[in-house]
Amino acid sequence: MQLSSSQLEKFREDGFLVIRNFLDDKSCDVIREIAEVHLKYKIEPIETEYEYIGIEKDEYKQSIRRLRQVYDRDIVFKNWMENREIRPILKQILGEDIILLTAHHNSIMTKLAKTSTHTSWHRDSRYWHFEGKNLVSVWLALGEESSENGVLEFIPKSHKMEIAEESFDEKSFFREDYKINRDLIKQKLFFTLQKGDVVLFHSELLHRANANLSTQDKISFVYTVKGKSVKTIDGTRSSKFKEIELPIY
Ligand SMILES: O=C(O)CCC(=O)C(=O)O
Repeated sequence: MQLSSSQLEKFREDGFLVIRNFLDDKSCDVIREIAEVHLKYKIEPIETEYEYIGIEKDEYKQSIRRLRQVYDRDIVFKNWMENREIRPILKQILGEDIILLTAHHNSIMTKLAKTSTHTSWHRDSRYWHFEGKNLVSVWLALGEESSENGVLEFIPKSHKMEIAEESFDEKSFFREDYKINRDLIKQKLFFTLQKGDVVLFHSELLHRANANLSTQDKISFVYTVKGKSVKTIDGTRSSKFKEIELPIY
């Protein structure tokens, strides 16, 4: 599968692109069923809401925000991350050979019903260590994702903006108490997703998500690829996990 020139242009302009109905329902259901077992038994490595938000509440200590390191958990997860149909698209977007990362994302990302927290505006690159910015994340919806249950929201074009350091707080979240930031935030876009939809988004793109206020868990899959020319900085967290080249066949 390939992107049309207008889709490619849209990604380059906005820093994200929604591809509808990419993965069939059955494949999504199989991924979700396995994820639900890992969530039910809290199979490590996991990140809880408490670890993310730091608020001492029992419900946050019990609630899983994400299953980490999913590539090595189950062949079904690995197969999605190595899916061959998406590779030509990733190559178009990156403009070079594709390297799959397992250091970042590589997660089943959840917003569990009633016990999740919102995600503040940030760039993923804030805690990554690479020489170069040609990195893109692949988000797969395993069910409906809407504003009510915490769909991703983006500030279009922010991947290309030079943003002053003081616009970010001490945890590198984009401050919402700055007028200049608030003006940018007004431009935010989000799209309701259905099972099987894929969203590609640039590592420099500002994004956030609401808590899940619905009665159903939201479960998604996210992994990240980089262009082959992007160097991982030795001795950092980004260099501690394997990288896998994804050739085009
Ligand atoms: O669902 C969320 O909380 C947002 C996840 C996120 O920001 C990310 O994957 O980079």
